[in-house]
Amino acid sequence: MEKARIGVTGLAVMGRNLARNLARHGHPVAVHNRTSARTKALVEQFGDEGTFLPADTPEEFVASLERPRRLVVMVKAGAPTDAVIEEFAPLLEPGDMIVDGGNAHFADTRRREAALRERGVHFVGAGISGGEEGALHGPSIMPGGSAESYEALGPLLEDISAKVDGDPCCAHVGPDGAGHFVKMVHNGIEYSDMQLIAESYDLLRHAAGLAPAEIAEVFRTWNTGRLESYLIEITAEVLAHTDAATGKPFVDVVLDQAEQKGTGRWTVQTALDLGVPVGGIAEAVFARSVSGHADLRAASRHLPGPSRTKVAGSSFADAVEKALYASKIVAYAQGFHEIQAGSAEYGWNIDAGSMAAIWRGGCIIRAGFLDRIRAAYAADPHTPTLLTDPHFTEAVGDAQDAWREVVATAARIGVPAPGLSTALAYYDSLRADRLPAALTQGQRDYFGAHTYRRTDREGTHHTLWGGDRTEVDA
Ligand code: NBP
Repeated sequence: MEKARIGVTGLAVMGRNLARNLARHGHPVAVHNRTSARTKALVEQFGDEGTFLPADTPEEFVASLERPRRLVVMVKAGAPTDAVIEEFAPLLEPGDMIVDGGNAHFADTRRREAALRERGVHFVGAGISGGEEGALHGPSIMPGGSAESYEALGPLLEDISAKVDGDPCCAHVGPDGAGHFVKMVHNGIEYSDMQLIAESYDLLRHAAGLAPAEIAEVFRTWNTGRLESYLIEITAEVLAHTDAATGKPFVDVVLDQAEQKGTGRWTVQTALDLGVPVGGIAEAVFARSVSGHADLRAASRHLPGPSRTKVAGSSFADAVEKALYASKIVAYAQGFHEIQAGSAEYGWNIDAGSMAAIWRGGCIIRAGFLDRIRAAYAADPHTPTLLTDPHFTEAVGDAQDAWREVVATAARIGVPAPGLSTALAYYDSLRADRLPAALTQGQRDYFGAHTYRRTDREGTHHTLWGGDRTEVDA
């Protein structure tokens, strides 16, 4: 009986498309789903796309896989993933591999990897980005797990991933939870990117007085330049769309309350634990949160604001482009800082440049811009921040006057721009000779004897604030 090279269990939209992608690439694929109607539907609808080996039971499914077995789990993240692992692990043998392609938290992946390692089974937490279209036509894949498991899985995953200039958008990220960690940060950056675009739209609308269709044209133009990306492209499409029922711009009939599934929040929570400043991502998560507080917003609508004035002049759109580009650099700099901090904390040895390379295609943040990031890490793999890469330093330097003007305009006319503003504040914090953190340290020492270090000599010190204010060594 023909064996399958790989199997997919969990055949909702993602699993089904991933299985089809594998089959279309000539890999015989075993397919299984808790509710077997999905398995049947897949084979009935798409059976002619390749070799599918449908299985009704976990035992049948596992028996149809060649060894070492490669088993991809594409079920709802959380308890369902644990349930599926519990069900399948006893049927596996040492050397077999379970790949979790769902959006798991990296800490869960670490736990699952350690537990399965005890049984000799490789557990690979693989971040997969690109949504259902990506899963079918080529996603960006971020597999973690052991190097040994990547030897057996890598060629298959690279085969079905997106390609940019012939290079697969898939690379081994690092051990245990590294893949899901990088996918999490990818999503955090995606939040930030989307928020910056949304603020740019809002400013073009309310400060420059442009209509959505006109702004769509601005975004189309931007998409031919350095901002070229999937997100800018779809922004133009959404803004150009007219609601069929009302004839109004689509963006004007959509309820302005953004939702989230949690990976942005995880990125910020993890950054807080690691002590990494990711203000751009945090503001993006909070902006969605603010938008969703309908009662709070309704109660606050009468709060006084400035008398709104539009900013005349066609050059404003150019200024917004500069502010957006500079802020985007900051967003990615913050995200990559988090990846490097996570890598150091967990001993993953992640190649940051390679992550930029595999995000160039297949995923939601795909953009020509990522080639620049790859080049920056190629020039200096240990750069503390992308902002000091000569290309980015120059780009932000050139943009900064316009960036400041845009942020000032937003403040002046009362259009919220938390993403653009926090990015600028981060930039100015990094370039400051002295930060007011010195005063913060003084306050902490005053009220809590938390001590401080001095600029002019070693050691830890405390001032006797309640006494004669002499300084003592702590
Ligand atoms: P869903 O996240 O909607 O999950 C549905 C699948 O989980 C079905 O196959 C369902 O089986 C199965 N399942 C559940 Br729910 N509980 C189960 C259990 N206890 N035992 C066995 N199977 C169980 O599917 P999806 O949208 O295709 O996403 C799959 C994964 O990929 C998720 O982790 C998601 O976060 C991730 N992801 C999704 C996207 C996207 O764009 N949708 C993008 C990237 C990653 P049933 O048919 O029997 O109910």
